[in-house]
Amino acid sequence: PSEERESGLTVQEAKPKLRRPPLFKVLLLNDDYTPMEFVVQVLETFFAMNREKATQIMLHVHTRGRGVCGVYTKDIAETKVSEVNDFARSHQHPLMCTMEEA
Ligand code: NFA
Repeated sequence: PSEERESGLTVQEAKPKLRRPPLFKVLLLNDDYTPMEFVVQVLETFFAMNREKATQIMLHVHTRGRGVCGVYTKDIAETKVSEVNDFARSHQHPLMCTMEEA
């Protein structure tokens, strides 16, 4: 922008170019084996949803095949995907979490 000086002259300063980072959707995929209650627990634990919202998203994934859990910058999305997949595997469930650019 510009700054008005005492001299009456205006100094033109560089306008900072602010660029929004690319965003990524984190998705859950349906499968035939992961218990519904486990999926609700995942959505509450890793995506800070209340039980009502978590149940709504779980049922969407169950009926539509996939669903968005949240939208994040790349690093945060990658961390969510790893945490959810590690958690599911540690409980021997096949639940799959993936990401794609929003
Ligand atoms: N389809 C799973 C079942 O019937 C539940 C589920 C929902 C799994 C959402 C994965 C994602 N037990």
